[in-house]
Amino acid sequence: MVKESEKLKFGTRAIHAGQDPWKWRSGAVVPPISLASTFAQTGPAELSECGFDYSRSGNPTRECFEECVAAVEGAKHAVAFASGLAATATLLHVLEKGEEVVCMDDVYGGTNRLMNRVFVPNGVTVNKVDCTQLDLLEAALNEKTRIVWIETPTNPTMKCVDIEACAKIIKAKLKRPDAIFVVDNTFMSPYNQKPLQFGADISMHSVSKYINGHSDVIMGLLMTNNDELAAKLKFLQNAIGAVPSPFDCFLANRGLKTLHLRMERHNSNALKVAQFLEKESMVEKVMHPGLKSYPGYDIVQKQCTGNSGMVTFWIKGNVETSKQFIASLKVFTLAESLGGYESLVELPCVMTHASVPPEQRAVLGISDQLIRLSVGLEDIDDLIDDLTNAFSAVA
Ligand code: P1T
Repeated sequence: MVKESEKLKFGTRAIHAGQDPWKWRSGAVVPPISLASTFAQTGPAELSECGFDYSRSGNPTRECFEECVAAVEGAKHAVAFASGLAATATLLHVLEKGEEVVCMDDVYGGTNRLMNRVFVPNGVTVNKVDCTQLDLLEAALNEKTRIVWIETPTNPTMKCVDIEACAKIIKAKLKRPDAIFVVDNTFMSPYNQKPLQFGADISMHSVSKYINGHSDVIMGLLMTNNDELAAKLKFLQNAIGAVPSPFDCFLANRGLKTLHLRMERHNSNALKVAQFLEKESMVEKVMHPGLKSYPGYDIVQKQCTGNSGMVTFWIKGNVETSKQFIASLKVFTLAESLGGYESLVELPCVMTHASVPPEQRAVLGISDQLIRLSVGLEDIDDLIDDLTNAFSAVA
């Protein structure tokens, strides 16, 4: 077992943190999938030294993954859920009557739907704010604000929010100690961005994306350095019960072992794709954190160590142009989701963000021409050729 894991670098943590082969007695270097739903007790309400009683409350394979992923994010605690949205929904259960959420205006369509159509009808107030405008964030905060929720970069328009600047405003204006500043870190992954270092209380992930990285798991995470908040999250994880299966924890733990290698390639492939798109005459605008032209470039230099595999661009033309372009691609697969080894393309207005009301989509620029790419790990020449051929087909 790697002790004092805080001294170790990212790749070593991803491979060794929480992975002590001797904790399984056999010395298995690959953690077993512990499928037992219940654990023998040494006496009534007396747990064995392992401390497990029932798999919703705690499971050895889940604990193994949670320890490892906390170490790579530089967090004290990680709490895993059955999906990214299960993590979000569970966290929103901390809200008490009359409390409010301030939410970044551009977020994943499912997060938007969860807040607007599940929590708002139940009496929660959600204020949508463009947190790239810090004065708007400050003006939106009030004594009822309990949660501030941002994504950076945002899905799908790739707006960049200054985490440290937001944290300072939130701490100064919200005097209540139980206010929670959450950053959905899915698009960057722990390899490229560590929000807790910049003052966030929680770093949230859809593990379904880069952390697992192989498009074969749906899972979510909440990570924090705050012991009291972690205890609350663990209570809610057990009380609400939206936990991931041991098999999914095994797969996510395995995917995590190569996160650092995969992110290097996602970062470099996506930057090359974005630079190619910038020069393409059929492209109106490109948003990617690695481009010098990116509006948040200076913030990225401060808070990120990489640019991610996500690229958003607006094609010249109309919805038919977008559809024809997408249909002409042969290496990029048309599908929702992101962060896997394979390159994906999607049209958010009718896919991932179809549930966002049309007026809100119009304000945010989620138009028929906005195309989102999740640039995978293929050979870059083949990706550029694929895009070149698709532009030729619609020209
Ligand atoms: O799909 P799930 O694991 O429940 O995660 C939800 C989620 C949360 N946050 C962000 C930033 C996300 O992108 C997602 C899921 N997003 C997609 C499926 C998508 O294609 O954008």
